[in-house]
Amino acid sequence: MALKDYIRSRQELVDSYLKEYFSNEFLPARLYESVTYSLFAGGKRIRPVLAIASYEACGGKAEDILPQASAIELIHTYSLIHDDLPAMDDDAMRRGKPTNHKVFGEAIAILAGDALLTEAFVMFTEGETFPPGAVKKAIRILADAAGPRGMVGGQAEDILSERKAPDPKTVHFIHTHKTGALICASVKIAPVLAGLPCEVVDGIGTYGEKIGLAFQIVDDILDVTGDAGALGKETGADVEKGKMTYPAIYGIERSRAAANELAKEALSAIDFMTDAADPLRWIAEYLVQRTM
Ligand code: GRG
Repeated sequence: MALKDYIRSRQELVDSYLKEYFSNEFLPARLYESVTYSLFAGGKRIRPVLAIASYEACGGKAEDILPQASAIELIHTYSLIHDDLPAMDDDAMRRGKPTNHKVFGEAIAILAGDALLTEAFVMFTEGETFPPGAVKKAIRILADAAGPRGMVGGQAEDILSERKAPDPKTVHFIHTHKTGALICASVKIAPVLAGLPCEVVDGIGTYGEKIGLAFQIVDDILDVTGDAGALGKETGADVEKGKMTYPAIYGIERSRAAANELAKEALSAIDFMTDAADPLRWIAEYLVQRTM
């Protein structure tokens, strides 16, 4: 199956699962509108698709990991809603639409993010096909990646580093924590839930670290060279906000070379896996070539 068909079919599985899960309003109406506004705003579903691809590479069935994969999209969506708030990046557009707080106000946007983050862990416990203890281990991986040891820590450093002189160590920390950690967790939970040995978890974990960093480097590059229409948000925001980015330190060409090299390293890390890991291989290449 070609990459596009693979991604589309897995995105559809995630969308159906999320639509069904949110089909009854189990939260106050305005909060429900705010949560579903962002959750169904047209995100690429990269993280859940990665979790599914990783689980399939480990011999599992896509349907069995849908709650856990979709839970990661809830965490990702929360992070974008909070990131767009005036107190953080103060963005007006996301995925080609007004940001959550522009439509629902700051209080509801904050609560929508809180609701998505906490509900993610409720969703994560759905399903019953995993070996004993596997869900607990996977939750720990996900919570580490989303919390202060991962994305929250990276976001704090990102904000605290605005308008400071760019330095390679800090930008590496920001990128691996703010963006890389959740992407890495998306693939790493799969071998854990499949009950596979540490060597497989480590190999897939290394793949995840490499593509997670590459993803953010490409995001930095697109903020300079990308098309605002295709991206669904303004470009040039990083320079305007004095963000610490790869292009700010290394320039566009060296940043592109770094992303390509990381994709190669990601592929080597899963060399030992069979053809069932081909979608992971295609996605690594797609992530560095993407234009949106
Ligand atoms: C608020 C704790 C907290 C963290 C926010 C993710 C994040 C941390 C900030 C977002 C800033 C940003 C735009 C980072 C670039 C990488 C990134 C996460 C891009 C958006 O992810 P995509 O491209 O988005 O997967 P879609 O819209 O497709 O879901």
